[in-house]
Amino acid sequence: MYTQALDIPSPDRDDAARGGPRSLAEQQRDAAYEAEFDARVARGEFVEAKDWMPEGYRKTLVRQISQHAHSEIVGMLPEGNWITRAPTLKRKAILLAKVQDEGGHGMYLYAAAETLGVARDDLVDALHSGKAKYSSIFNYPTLNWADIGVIGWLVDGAAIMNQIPLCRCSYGPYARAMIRICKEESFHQRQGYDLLLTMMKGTADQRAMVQDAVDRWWWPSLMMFGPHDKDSVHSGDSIKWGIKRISNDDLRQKFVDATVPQAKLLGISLPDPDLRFNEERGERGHWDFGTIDWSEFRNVVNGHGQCNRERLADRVQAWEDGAWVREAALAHAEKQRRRDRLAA
Ligand code: BYC
Repeated sequence: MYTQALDIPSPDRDDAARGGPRSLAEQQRDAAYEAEFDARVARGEFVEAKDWMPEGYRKTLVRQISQHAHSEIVGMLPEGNWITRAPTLKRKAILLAKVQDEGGHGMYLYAAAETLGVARDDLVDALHSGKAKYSSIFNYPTLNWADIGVIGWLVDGAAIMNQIPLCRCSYGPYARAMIRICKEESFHQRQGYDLLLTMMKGTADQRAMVQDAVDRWWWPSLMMFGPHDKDSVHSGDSIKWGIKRISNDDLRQKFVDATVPQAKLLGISLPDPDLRFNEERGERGHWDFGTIDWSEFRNVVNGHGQCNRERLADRVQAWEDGAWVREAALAHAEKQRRRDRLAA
C-alpha cells in the first residue's frame, strides 16, 4: 500500500555516502528545508514519505513505528494461547477475530515504517535478535480466562488512550494507519469489558478470577505509557516534531481517570491503596495513584520479565515455520511476472 522508491534525501546518509561533510551551500539548503519542515509541522500539515525530513525525525519514526509493529505481533501470543480454550463458540470467534486484527495492525505498521526507507526483513531481524523493543506488557503470562477480558479492557484501553493522539501525528502514513487501528482497538476494548461484565454476573469463583487478573495486569498496564516525562529520552523531540501530542504522564493520568469509574461499574477493586480522587487537581479533579515500580519496568524492558524469552522464541519459531509460505508467495509472484512479460 505504501510502497515507494527509497529516494528520501537525508543529510547524514548523503555525507556518509560521499565520505565527507556537506559544503556550505548544502548546509544552507538543508537549513532552508528544515525551516520549511518546522513551519509545516507547526501548521499541523502532514509530512509525507517523499518529503524532506530531518534524519532524527526519520529515525524516531522508524524506531517507534517498528516497535509498535513488533508489539502488535508479539501481542498476538498471550491471547492466541487461549483460542483453543475459549469457553464458548461466541467467545472463540471474537478472540480469533481480535488476534487476527493484531496481525493486521502489525502489517499496516511495518508498511508505514517501510515508507521511511527501511526493509521489513531488517526490522524483523532486529526483533528476533533482541535488539528492538516491543511493549513491556506482553511479557506477562495469561493465567486464566479472565486475563483475556482484562487484556481487552485494560491493555487495549491503555493502547487506545496512547494511540488516539497518534491519529493526528505529523507523519501521514503513520497517522492514517493509526485511524484504522484505533477503530478496531475500540471493538477490542469493548469485547474485553463485556467478557468481564459477564463473568462478574457469574459465580463467586468467576468473580475471583476477574479480581485476580485485574490485580496482576493493573500496574503493567500503567507502565505501557512509558517512563515519567522527566525520564523520557525521546519526548522532547517527539513533541517538537508533532509525533507525540500528549506526554507519557498526561496520557497515563487520562487512562486512570477513565478507568476507575469503569472498575466501579464492574464491581472490582484496583490494587492501589493510594488511589483517591483529588478534587483540587485541575478543573475537574483527577485520581491520584500510587508509585509505579520502575525497577520492574526496567527489568522487563531489558529482557528479564516473566515471558521475554518465551515470547521471542515463539516469534522466531513462527517465522521459521512460515518460511515456506514466504517462498511460495515469492515463487508465485515471479511466475505471474513471467506470464505478464510473455503476454506483453
Ligand atoms: N515497553 O523516551 P521514551 C497494542 C522505551 S500494542 C517497552 O518515553 P517514546 C496491542 C522506549 O521505546 C501497544 N519499552 O520513548 C497489541 C525507549 O527505548 P528506546 C503498543 C518502552 O518512544 C496486541 C525508552 O523506553 N503501542 O496496542 O518517546 C494486543 C524511553 O522511553 C515502553 C505503541 O507502541 C514500554 N511500555 O515513548 C493488545 C504506541 N515505554 O526506543 C494491544 C506507540 C517506553 O530508546 N509508541 N519504552 O530503546 C509510543 O507511543 C511511544 O513509543 C511510547 C514510548 C509512549 C510507548
